[in-house]
Amino acid sequence: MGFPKGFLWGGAIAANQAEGAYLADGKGLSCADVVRGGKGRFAEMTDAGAMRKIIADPTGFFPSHEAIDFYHHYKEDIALFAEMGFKTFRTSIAWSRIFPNGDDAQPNEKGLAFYDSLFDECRKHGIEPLVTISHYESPLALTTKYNGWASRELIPLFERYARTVFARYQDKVKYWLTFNEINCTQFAPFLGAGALIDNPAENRQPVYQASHNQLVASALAVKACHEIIPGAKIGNMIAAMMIYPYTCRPEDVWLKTKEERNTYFYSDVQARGSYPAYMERFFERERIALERGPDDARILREGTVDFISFSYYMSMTASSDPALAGAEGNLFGGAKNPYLESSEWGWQIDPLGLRTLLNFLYDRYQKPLFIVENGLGAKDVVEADGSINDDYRINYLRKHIQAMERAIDEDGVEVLGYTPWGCIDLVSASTGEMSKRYGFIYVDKDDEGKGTLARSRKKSFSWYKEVIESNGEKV
Ligand code: BGP
Repeated sequence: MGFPKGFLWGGAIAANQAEGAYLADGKGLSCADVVRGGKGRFAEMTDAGAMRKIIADPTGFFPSHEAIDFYHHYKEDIALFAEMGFKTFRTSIAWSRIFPNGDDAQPNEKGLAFYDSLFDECRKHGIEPLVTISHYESPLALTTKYNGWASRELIPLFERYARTVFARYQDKVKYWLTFNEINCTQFAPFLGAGALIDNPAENRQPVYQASHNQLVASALAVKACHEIIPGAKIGNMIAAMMIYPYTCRPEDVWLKTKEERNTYFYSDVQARGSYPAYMERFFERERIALERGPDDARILREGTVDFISFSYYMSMTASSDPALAGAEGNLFGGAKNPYLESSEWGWQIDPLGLRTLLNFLYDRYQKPLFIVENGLGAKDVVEADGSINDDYRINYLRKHIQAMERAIDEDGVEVLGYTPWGCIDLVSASTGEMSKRYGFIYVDKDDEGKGTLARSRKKSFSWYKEVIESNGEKV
């Protein structure tokens, strides 16, 4: 049986990691525009004191300012996606192109017009846009004025922004996502929520407040989307964690359950419309008194998502033994799994984990799933003849596609589509590097920002084309 007819094969990017043109046509600064490149990037962006200094005096190299200049190359890039046969293309709208300060009286017409052309270009090639409303790029002015999502002031501002884009693109966009990796706000509140919070690991109140505000805003966006665009589908988006207990020691199993809850309470709220009991108890126990509006409970109840979308790169383990070394990971640590290989960046590669995760999520929510990020960040070598033989990437994607097929075919999981991350090389969110490449399309640019920005096809380009052409049969 394999993949269903109409399965949405495609690829994914985000505005701040691809568009560049960071001040073009009236765009305001976004949080991503003040995050520097280089080794210390993640430590710096999660250090509120360091970020306050950079915002006051923005010196250094900021990879988002030019990125891969998708803003001026989108026609050429979308033509290449079409050549691979993409059915869908996931990108985000930069909020600060539409409302440069987040709270402006009027939207910026030039920003709106840019996405009109972008979505028209997709449609011209028969590609269905899948649009994230907020992908790590809230307007910086909202941070300086309100401390970002730590403040409830952002809820109506976001709702207005969401309503503006739904109304404008109602004939062009039928698939929407609210917040990218909404659960990452708890690890990286500036990246995820534009909130500068000192010592967020200890100071949990504002972290959960920012998350609560985003959950309410997400529910309002879902409701608005259904009202404005009948027939549209809108999903949430989480950084999904496949977490194993490191051993069968009951303490490890319990820790796994606790860590899972850190991730899945977000989607529990978004899929079911209220906080799970374990989370309300946690807030009580930790004396976290969320500021909740009188209508919040109703809003959450009325704004449940149509489908669950997620990123999946790797799995993790939970160990109650403090001596076990932490594995490097996508914003998360954890004990190293001895059964798995890792990427050059220490991300543990686990295709079967994807099948297990698809089953876990489908059992938990009984809603359609959408894999909106997956892929291997790796260094590519351009050979003397210009070819790029990225067999390691093909190998990674092939195994994940096979795992996804088994979940669909043998286990009966409903999966709407698959959009591997960084279908064209772009700036890495965690490291700011260009050399951590995910794409089927190579972009000539290095970690210092030098290069011609020329695009070229990697070996994986024709491989993925065949995968799509055969609806996953030739993998
Ligand atoms: C997710 C983000 C993306 C993307 C991806 C890969 O966390 O949603 O924005 O960047 O991970 O991560 P990285 O760029 O750090 O390799």
